[in-house]
Amino acid sequence: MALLRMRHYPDPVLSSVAEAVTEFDDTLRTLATDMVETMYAAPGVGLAAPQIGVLKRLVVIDCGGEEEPELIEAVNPEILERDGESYEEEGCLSVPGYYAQVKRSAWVRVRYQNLHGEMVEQEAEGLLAVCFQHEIDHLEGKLFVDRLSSLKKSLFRKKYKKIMEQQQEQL
Ligand code: GNR
Ligand code: NI
Repeated sequence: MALLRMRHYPDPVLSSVAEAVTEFDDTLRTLATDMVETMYAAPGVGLAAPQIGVLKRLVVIDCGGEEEPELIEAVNPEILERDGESYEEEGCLSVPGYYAQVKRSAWVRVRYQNLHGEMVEQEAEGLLAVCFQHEIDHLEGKLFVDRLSSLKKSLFRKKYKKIMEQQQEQL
C-alpha cells in the first residue's frame, strides 16, 4: 500500500478530462487500494484519480464515517438520472482551505463498474449524492469552484492566493 501525492489547484491535471478504464486488472486494483488509503489518511470522504495525477475514470467514496465505513470503488461512473436541488458546503482535497456552498442535485441514480468490471446501479441522496457529483466532476476536469458564480469565483481566487501564501510562510 502507498500514499499518493495530492495535486492542488491550479495543477493542469485537475482541469483535464479522464479516460475510460478498459482493463480490470491488478494494476487497477492496486491503484484503487492506494487511493482508498490516501483518502482515509487525508482524511476525505471521496477521491478521484485525477487528484493524484492519474487521468483514469476511477473514484473512491466513503461517506459512512468512522463508525460504519461504507466504501464505494466506482469505475467509469455516470449519472443516469437526477432530481431536486441541494446547497451543501463543499471542500476539496485539491483546493485546501477553501469551502463554499455549491448547487447540486439532491438525488441521483448512478451507474458504474466495480473493480471486476461488473455493472452496478445505485441511488444516492444527501452527502453521498453530493459526493458522486463532486467526484464525477473531477473526471470531467471540473472542480467545485468552477460551479461558483463569477463573483464568488473571483473572491475565491483572491482568498486562495492568500491561503497559498500563508502555507508558504509555514514551511
Ligand atoms: O473530503 C471531501 N469532503 C467533501 C465535503 C463536501 C462535499 C464534497 C466533498 S469531497 C472531499 C474530498 C475530495 O476532494 N474529493 O474529490
Ligand atoms: Ni474534490
